[in-house]
Amino acid sequence: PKEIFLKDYTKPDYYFETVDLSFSLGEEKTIVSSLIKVSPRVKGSSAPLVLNGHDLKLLSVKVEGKLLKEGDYQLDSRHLTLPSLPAKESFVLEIDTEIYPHKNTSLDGLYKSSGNFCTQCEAEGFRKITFYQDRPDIMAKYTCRVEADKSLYPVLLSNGNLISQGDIEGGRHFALWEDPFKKPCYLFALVAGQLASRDDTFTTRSGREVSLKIWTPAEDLPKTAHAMYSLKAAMKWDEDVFGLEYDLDLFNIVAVPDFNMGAMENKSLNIFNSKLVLASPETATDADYAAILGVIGHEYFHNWTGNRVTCRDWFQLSLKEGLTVFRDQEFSSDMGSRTVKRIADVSTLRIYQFPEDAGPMAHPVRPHSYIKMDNFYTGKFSIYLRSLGFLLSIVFQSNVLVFSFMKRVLISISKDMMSKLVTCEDFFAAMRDANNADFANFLQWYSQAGTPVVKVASSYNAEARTFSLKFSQEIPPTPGQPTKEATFIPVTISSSSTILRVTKKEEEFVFSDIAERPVPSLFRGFSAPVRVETDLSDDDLFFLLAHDSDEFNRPLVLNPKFIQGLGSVLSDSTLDKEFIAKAITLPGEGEIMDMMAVADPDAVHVVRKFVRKQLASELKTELLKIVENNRSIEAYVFDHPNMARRALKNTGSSEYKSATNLTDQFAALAALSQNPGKTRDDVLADFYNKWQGDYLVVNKWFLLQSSSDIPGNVENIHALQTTIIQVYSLIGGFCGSPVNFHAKDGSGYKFLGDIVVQLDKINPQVASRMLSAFSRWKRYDETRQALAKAQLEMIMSANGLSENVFEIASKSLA
Ligand code: BAL
Ligand code: ZN
Repeated sequence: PKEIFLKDYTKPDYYFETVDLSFSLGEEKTIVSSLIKVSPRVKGSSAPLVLNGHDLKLLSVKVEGKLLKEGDYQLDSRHLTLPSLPAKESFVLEIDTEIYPHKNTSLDGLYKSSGNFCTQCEAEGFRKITFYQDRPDIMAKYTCRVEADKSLYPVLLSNGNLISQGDIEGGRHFALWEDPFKKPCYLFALVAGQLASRDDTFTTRSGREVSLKIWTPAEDLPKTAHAMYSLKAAMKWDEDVFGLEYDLDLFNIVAVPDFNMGAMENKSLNIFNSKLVLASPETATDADYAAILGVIGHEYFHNWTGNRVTCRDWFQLSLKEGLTVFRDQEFSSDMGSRTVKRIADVSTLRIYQFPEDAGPMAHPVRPHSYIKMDNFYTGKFSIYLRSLGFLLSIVFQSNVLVFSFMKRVLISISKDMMSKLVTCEDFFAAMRDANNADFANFLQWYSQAGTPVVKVASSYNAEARTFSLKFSQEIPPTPGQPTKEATFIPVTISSSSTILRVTKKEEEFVFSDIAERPVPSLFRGFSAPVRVETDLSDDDLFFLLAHDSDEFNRPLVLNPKFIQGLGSVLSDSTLDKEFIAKAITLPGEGEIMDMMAVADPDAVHVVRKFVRKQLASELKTELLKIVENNRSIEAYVFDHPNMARRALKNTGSSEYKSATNLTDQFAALAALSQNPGKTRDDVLADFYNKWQGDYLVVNKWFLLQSSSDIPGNVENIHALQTTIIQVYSLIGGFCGSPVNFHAKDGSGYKFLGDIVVQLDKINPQVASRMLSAFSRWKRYDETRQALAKAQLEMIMSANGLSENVFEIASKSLA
């Protein structure tokens, strides 16, 4: 497999101006014809044109209408190379290929899901559709003609506007679509199938009436109301907050059961994993409703940040993803609780990002190289962007101003750079110039991997009435980067609204005229993505738990006073109920293990269980009261007060039978599924019997069981193995439950090793994502290390390994 380096980036030798695609969809094969207007970057260029192509059967190539013979081009398993081309300002290239979507289980390119055709082209799936320069800096205007059997595929969709449609002979029909905006091929989409739509409209603030359609199988339409609500809310929010309006007359969302990612932002034709579209009170939890809101928003927001303003190359991925995640986090915060959203986002960072940063796949926000881009989809950049917001508040001394300022800058970036190819430097230059800000060494975050460890020592001098904070920062070595430079870390503190700019390896800040020793609340709101080690005592921390006005910074420590403190948090009616629920929920085992020098899954499991039990018994009276006061009485409503009430009630309840919505019922089921015995077996069977016809609910049922801590769970999982759709729930859930995955007999590791090898033959992207559970094997004790290493070696020795799995396995072993 070939490694691709950022330093090797060169502009393409040829640009594509227009691309006219034609698909003749069939059961056995699909014919794809493309007609491309090509222009050399340099006039009279004699450079060869190298096209990417994977799993394609080439039927014909024509240049300026002339059929090329074998020998006029070179073809290998990944490329079609045209060595001699007309020395003209532009010429026409026509290519016909044959592909087999029904056999495409990689869900990358054109494939079939539940009988319907659909596409996924990011990052490099378009090369599985036709020969093309499959890279983001090839921006072209597309038309797409789709032709298929009319009774099997009554709905034919692609990007942009519908230009014409009609019947053709043999019971077939066609639709011709035209996208007026230039786009890279990763945003191309096509859908054909038996689908019905929920229709609505949105009028933009400048008066454009946009037709909105959410497509699913007809029987699922009632479950799309929340998705439509989310879409309209996102469209309104982007206008109100960022001043960005939708730029076409039609916006389509299609929900499909088989999808590698959560969703995809194809221009005007977003394709979603059904679980992020379909919801009803009986079949989806509050967490599902919230995820749908956030992801519908995310994909919609990409229309500007990603689609109109496009990354130059895949190394700049964090630019479009980070900016868009930042925007969806802001959207969800505005729609719900800002603090709770922030705690949840940081928790995600700690669970996924910090471990990745400390493992073999550690990479800076902008990676230096990749083998398969699919392995680099992480949400890292948004957190850095937020730190930048904190930095900007140096100028403005107020977060509110900062966010409104950032919005203004982002609007100007969107307008200035629209339909342009952008790098991270362009983005920072725009932010800096608009702001006159000094970002000092902030860009180190973009080139250095690893999570900085910041140590803080405080001292108070009563005589001099001074208080000092000494910071030291250390970024651990990561693969290929043994030593690191200091980076720019904004530190928010309580004693004043100041933000300290820590830019050196060691730095001291002295505050004068301080009457008594303060207890500083540092990194309020998580102002930088770092690990913090302070010299605060337990008493100091307890003081903060009780008094810190920054809810984010109220820490969890086990201390006799802690139970008492939580008791008062539980009964504090002035606090947001969702925040209380978060505050009394212990961090997950993975998050705790990440803080240990040698991760010990058994110890973490035992201690966490003990603390939970102790809290439950000591706080029984308060918890029972909470359950009584927060029961669901009225019909399910998804809004913040109701969601917060349910979240709080479910921290203390286990009422499976009386539940009137899935949020309550699932919370009870989750608790029951941790206790082996007849009650567990009965409720699981009851739940399955009721929902066996709904694969999304059945998925949850799988997840509950696969993530259960019950002893020897690997045996149960073996018995449960089913279809590819359930793989995420089944394997992902199992590997996310440390006590069984890391079982000391190696049974969990063997299970994953075997499944990765099998899965890689079917779907490399999913296989490599599952394999990532092994990537931190060096964090465990020697016995576990040896067992995990043996599995990684077994995987490396498998025949026909995909590039996706090769990259993760080989880097893990290095
Ligand atoms: N671009 C891939 C899916 C997403 O992040 O929106
Ligand atoms: Zn995205």
